[in-house]
Amino acid sequence: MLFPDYHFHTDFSSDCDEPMQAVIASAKEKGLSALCVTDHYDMDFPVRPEEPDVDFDLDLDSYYRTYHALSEKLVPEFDLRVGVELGVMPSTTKKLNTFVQAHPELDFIICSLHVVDGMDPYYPEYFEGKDDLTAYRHYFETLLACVKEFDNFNVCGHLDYIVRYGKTKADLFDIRNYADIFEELFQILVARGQGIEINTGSLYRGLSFPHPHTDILKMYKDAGGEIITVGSDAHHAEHIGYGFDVARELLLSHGFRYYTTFKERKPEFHKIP
Ligand code: HSO
Ligand code: ZN
Ligand code: ZN
Ligand code: ZN
Repeated sequence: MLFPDYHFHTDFSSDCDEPMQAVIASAKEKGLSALCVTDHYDMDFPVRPEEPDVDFDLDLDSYYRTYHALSEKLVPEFDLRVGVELGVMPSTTKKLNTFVQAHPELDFIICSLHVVDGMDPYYPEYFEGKDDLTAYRHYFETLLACVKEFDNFNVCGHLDYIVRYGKTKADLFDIRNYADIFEELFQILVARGQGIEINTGSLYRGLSFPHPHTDILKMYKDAGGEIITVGSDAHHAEHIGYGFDVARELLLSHGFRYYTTFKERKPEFHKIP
């Protein structure tokens, strides 16, 4: 199943080395004909001395130039759009609202939480001195607090990013420990016309399900959630479109009949084939 891939990275992200062209070539090889590039931009990311180049800054001018040059060559056979994966923190919500308003040329905005208490859970320090239940709950609470302040986005990215890196991953995951948070979060998203993504990046990172955990996906559907994009979160060209057949099965089994793409921040709904 070839959904348009609405979450992937290129060498404009500081944790990715793939030129945009190489990713498009890989997508074409796989038979995809629509993509939205979503490179990282994490304002004020806490740069670590061990990795001074990993700052998740984004050179927007150059990003647009590369995107435009490529997309013009690809039409009409291939529909390439431009978005961004914005990393949010409680301290940057205001700046992010302003940033998004100032950049109407972006078709699609993902809001992702990558940093909690100044630490990216990608690094094991975040989990030091706490059990996974405490660490996960604190992550979800922080996401909810951010979403209350930052409202200028289309979907929340990889809702349970934290589970990717936990010591026990999803082995002990029990939705009852977090249901109050997701209930409030989904009420907000549905009321605002925002959505979530199904992110298959977890499948090549050792989890058995795409983000979010299927119990979270069910809660979103039960809350009346209808806006859902599909993305691989690829940081390597070969992962474009990865696991989309799994995503399709999950969406259908949870009662979703449509997936979403975005143009100029407006949702477009497509029947899941
Ligand atoms: N934010 C990345 C994980 C990462 N953090 C890599 C630092 N380096 C997930 O796309
Ligand atoms: Zn990344
Ligand atoms: Zn992310
Ligand atoms: Zn990403």
